[in-house]
Amino acid sequence: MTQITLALTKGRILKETLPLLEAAGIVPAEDIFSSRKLVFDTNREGLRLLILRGSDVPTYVQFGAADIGVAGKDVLLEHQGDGYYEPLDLGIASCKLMTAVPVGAPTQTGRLRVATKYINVARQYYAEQGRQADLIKLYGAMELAPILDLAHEIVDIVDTGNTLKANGLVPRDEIADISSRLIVNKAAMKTKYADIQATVDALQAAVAKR
Ligand code: PRT
Ligand code: MG
Repeated sequence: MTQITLALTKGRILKETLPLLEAAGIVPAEDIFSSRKLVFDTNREGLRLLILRGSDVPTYVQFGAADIGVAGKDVLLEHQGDGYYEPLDLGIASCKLMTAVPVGAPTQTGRLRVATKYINVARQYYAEQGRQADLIKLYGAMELAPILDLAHEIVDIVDTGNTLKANGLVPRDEIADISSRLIVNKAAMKTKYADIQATVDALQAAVAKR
């Protein structure tokens, strides 16, 4: 029997992924949230789930340690790996990747300092805009950087805009529309075609029914 490993992104994406999996007939064998395990069997024999940090999901799938993955498009854009297809937009955990600046900030004419955890995305974006930008890598709380003059602006995820507002920032330019995507290892798509395609189809039907 074919073994399929499905890598899930923990956190807010996981909360929205589990109902979709259930609608597709895939249910973890035990409660993920009350366990510290990282690997879970499911009601489907031969199908197991990994619970990973989002930024690790494309890596597991790229190298075939997982056959299928669920990850935010922001993470995929930043990862820039190949070795996987992206057959399905799950339409969950939607938000936008945007630039944001302090309220009433003057237009920065000189060299721009930008704080972000999306260094690759930002490098490409500012290059396309023809803007010189010095990028400063942060791992969280990007909103703090302009307040403390670490950066002129940030590149971050915006949903309601409340977090920006609470920190005296306003969204400026949209870089990308974000939602969570299904990714599939390219080699596994060939060697395990029937099982993987059945899983993709079931999830596609679950997405369409929402
Ligand atoms: O732990 P790690 O550093 O990997 O990430 P995390 O703790 O931010 O993970 P988590 O569970 O928040 O999920 C992150 C993933 O969810 C992202 O990769 C996106 O694909 C997706 N997503 C959807 C979001 C949001 N919406 C979101 N609003 N990720 C983060 N946010 C944060 C944002 O960073 C900002 O701090 O929420 C704040 C903005 O929300 P609003 O509503 O105030 O605008
Ligand atoms: Mg978070």
